[in-house]
Amino acid sequence: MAGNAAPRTALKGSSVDVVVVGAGFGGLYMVHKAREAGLSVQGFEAGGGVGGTWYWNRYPGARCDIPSLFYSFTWSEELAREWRWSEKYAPQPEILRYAEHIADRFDLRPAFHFNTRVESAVFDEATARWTVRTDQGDEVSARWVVMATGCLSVPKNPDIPGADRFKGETHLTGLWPHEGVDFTGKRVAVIGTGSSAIQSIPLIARDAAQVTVFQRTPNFSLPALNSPLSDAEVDGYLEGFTGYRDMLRSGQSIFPAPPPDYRVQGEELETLKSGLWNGMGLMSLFAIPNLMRMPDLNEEVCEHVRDRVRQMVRDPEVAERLVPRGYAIGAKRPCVDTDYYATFNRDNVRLVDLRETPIETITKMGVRTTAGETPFDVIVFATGFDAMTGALLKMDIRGRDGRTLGEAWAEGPKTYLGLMVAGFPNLFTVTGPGSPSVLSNMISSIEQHIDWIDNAITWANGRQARTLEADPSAQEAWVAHVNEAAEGSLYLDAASWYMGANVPGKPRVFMPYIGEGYKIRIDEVAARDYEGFRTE
Ligand code: FAD
Ligand code: N01
Repeated sequence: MAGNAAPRTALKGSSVDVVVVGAGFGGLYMVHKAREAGLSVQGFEAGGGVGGTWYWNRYPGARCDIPSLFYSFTWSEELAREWRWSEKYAPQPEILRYAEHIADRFDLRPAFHFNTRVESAVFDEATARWTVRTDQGDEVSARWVVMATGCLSVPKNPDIPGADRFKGETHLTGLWPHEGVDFTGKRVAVIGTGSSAIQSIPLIARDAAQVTVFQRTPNFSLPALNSPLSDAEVDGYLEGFTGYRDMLRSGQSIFPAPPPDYRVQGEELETLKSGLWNGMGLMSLFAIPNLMRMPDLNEEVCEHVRDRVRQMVRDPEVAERLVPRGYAIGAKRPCVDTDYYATFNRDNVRLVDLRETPIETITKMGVRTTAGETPFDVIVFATGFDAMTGALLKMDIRGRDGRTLGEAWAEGPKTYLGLMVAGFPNLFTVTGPGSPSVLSNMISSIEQHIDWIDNAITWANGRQARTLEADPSAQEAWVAHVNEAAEGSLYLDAASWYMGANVPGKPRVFMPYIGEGYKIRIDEVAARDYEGFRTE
C-alpha cells in the first residue's frame, strides 16, 4: 500500500512537539513512542511509503542477512506473536510487508507526509525550537527533531566517467524500480561486488542472456542456506521471546568480549571455521573470539574461506580472481549469499577484474575498460551508499550560532553516544555514528535508541527543560573512547564504507562503536540524570 501521495497543501506555521524524519523502522517506532507519550508528532518521508531500506532496495534477491526472527522488533509482544516470517532470511517484499503491517497495526501512516524530503532544519536559540522545511514547501516548528534517516539510505554516486552517456537502461540497486526490471534475453553489466551485487547477480543471471560482473574488490561471502521456517523454529523463538527481549533490554551481548590475548586454536578453531558454512552468516564470524584483533588468526580464517571459494568455482583463474585478499575478513561487511560463487560456473556469466583492466569510461553502448569495450543493454550499479553520515549531511542542519552539521563534522562525524551532537540541541540521530549501528543487528539497535530518545524527551519535558544537549567535553571524551575502542582492530586497515573510504573526499574515520556494553552505558547515562548532557 502506498503512502498519502495525493497532492496536498503545504504545512505552514504548524507547530508540533516532535518532527520525525524517515519512515523506516526507526521513524515508525519513534512516531509510535511519541504518540504514546502524548506528544504531537509530524513525520516526513522522501519515499512514497513506509519501510525505508526495504521500500527502496527492491532488486532481485534482496533479503536480510540476520535471521528474520531476530531481524524483528521486540517492543510489542503481540506484534511478535501475530507476525509469521516464512523464511530464515526473509526476502525484501516480506520485510516491507512487515514494516507496512507495523504502520497499519499501530496506525502510524497518518503521522507522515510521504514523497516529502526534509531539506533543512534550523535551530532558533531565542525560542529553542527547530524550523523544519521540506521540498514540498512545508515549514514546521518543533521542539524536538528525530533524524531516523537511515545509515544506508543515500546511494553513492557511481563515480564512473560517462555514466550519464549510456543509451541503455541503468539501475541503482538502492533505487530499484517498483515495477521490477525484466532482464530476459538482455546483456547485463553489474558494477560492484558488495552485498547488493552478490544477492542480485545469481537471479539476474537466471534471466539474462549474458551477465558481466565488474569487480574491483572481491568480497568475502558465506552461504545463507536459506530455507522455509518450520513451525518448530517459530515456536522455539516465541517460547524464548521474553528471555530474548529481556536480554536485549539488559544490554547483554550474545558474544561477550573474550580476554584480549585469547587465541582460539585446535579443535575449537576448526569447529568455528566449519560453523561458517552452517548458514548463520555474520553470526558465525562474530562467534570467533578476537577475529578482528589478531591478524594471524584472521588470516587463517581468510585462507579457509578462500579455499572454499576455490572449491566452488570450476575455472581456477576465475576462482583466483574471486578470492578476496589484502584485507581482513570482517573488515569490509561480509556478504551472505545464495549460489553466488556457483553462478560463475554458468556459461552466461563473465567476471572482469577491474584491478587488471580498470574501467576507462561508460560509453553510449556499454563499458570500456583498458581491455576494450563491451556492449550492454542494461547496467546495474551495485556501487553502495554514502553510509552513516550521507543522509544527515544532505540536509542543511543548523544548530547554535547558525553552525551547520557539515561544519561540525568537517573532520568526520562527532557525536555523544551516537545519539546527539554538541551544539545541536534537541536533535537526535538514530543509530548515528559513534554507536554500534551498522555493526549490530540494526533493528535491535533502532529499538534501543528510540526507547532511549523517548525516555530522554520525557525526562527533559518533566523538568520543564527547553533544551537537552550534549556537553562538548562529554562528546570529546566519547569520540576519544570510540576511537580507542577501534584502535588496534583490523577494521582500520580496510578501505571500507565503515571508514568512509568509498566516497571521494569523505573524512576517513571509523564510524561505528565497537566497544563493550554500549546499551548498559547509555542506560547508566540516563540513570545518572543524563550525565554528559545539559539542560536549559
Ligand atoms: P532506513 O530504513 O534507511 O529509513 C530511513 C528513511 O529516511 C528512508 O526511507 C529515507 O527515504 C528517509 N529519509 C532520509 N533522508 C530524508 C530526508 N531528508 N527527508 C525525508 N526522508 C528522508 N541491517 C541489519 O541489521 N540486518 C540486515 O539483514 C540488513 N539488511 C540490509 C539490506 C540492505 C539492502 C540494506 C541497504 C541495508 C540492510 N540493513 C540491514 C541495514 C538497514 O538499513 C537497517 O536494518 C534498517 O532497515 C534501517 O532502518 P532505519 O529506519 O534506521 O533507516
Ligand atoms: O554496497 P558496498 P552494497 N567502480 O559498498 C564497488 C547492506 N546490505 O550496496 O569495494 C567499480 O558494500 C565497490 O568496490 P570497492 C550491508 O551492510 C546488506 O552492496 O569499493 N566498482 C563494491 O564492490 C552492505 O555492506 C545486504 O572496491 C565500484 C561495491 O561497488 C551495505 O548495505 C544487502 C565503484 C559496493 O559495495 C552496502 O552494500 C545489501 C566504481 N566506481 C546491502 N564504486 C544483505 O545481504 C563502488 N564500487 C542483508
